[in-house]
Amino acid sequence: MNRTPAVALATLALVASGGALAPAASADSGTRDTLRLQAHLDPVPFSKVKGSGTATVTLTGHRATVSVTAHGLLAGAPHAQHFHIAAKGQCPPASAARTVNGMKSVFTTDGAPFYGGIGTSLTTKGDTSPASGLAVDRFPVGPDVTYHRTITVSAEAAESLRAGTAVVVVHGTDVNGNGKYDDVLGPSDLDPKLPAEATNPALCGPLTQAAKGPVKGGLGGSQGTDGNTLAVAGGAGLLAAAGGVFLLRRRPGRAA
Ligand SMILES: [Cu+2]
Repeated sequence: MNRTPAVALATLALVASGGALAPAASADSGTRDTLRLQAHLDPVPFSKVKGSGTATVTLTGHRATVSVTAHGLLAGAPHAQHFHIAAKGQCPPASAARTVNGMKSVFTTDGAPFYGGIGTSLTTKGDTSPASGLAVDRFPVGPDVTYHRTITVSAEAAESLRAGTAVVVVHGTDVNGNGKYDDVLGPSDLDPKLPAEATNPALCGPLTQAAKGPVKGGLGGSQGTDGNTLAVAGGAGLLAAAGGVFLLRRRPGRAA
């Protein structure tokens, strides 16, 4: 009997679907499988951050349960945190830094060729899109971060997480060690109304696929937060500057 090319192709397809195709070749199963990612967060060069952190992500479809723990950040100050996506999946090296006022520093956009732009804002409540990237009244307050939340990520973010190019970045530095965000590095490259110290990257870690098996804290995700809600002086949604110094106060975060 002669096999027609069509039959041969069908046979090949059957064999392939039962075998070990690369995940990218099967779009549907590739997006429905649960993926577990983890990152170790290290200080960005010249950030003067002494701390470190970890992050875990459990992704099913577009649902992501995210945990971030970190320490050694500026106390009493908000720390924006994001998934940066769709670039090299790397943290910036020292060579990415610029020099401002005689000091080297990696600004957020200096790291973009390595970790990409903001894909997901890891806020404590509400919107998680890139539009909330600087919604600092909805980010954890230092010195420690204990963050746990289940969110829906964009198609672009999910794709980057699966491709291994997503990076967790926690922002907010105090390079002159005076206990507050000030203008020592000039204005932020993200928003000139903010000081660069408030938005420059502090901790960074590429998300890589975790080993198979149970993931601590990865299941049964709730909408929990670190319990901190930051109230910015003046009540504005973003950092309010007064004489170059950020006046931040806490108030109980149980409004709703
Ligand atoms: Cu970021």
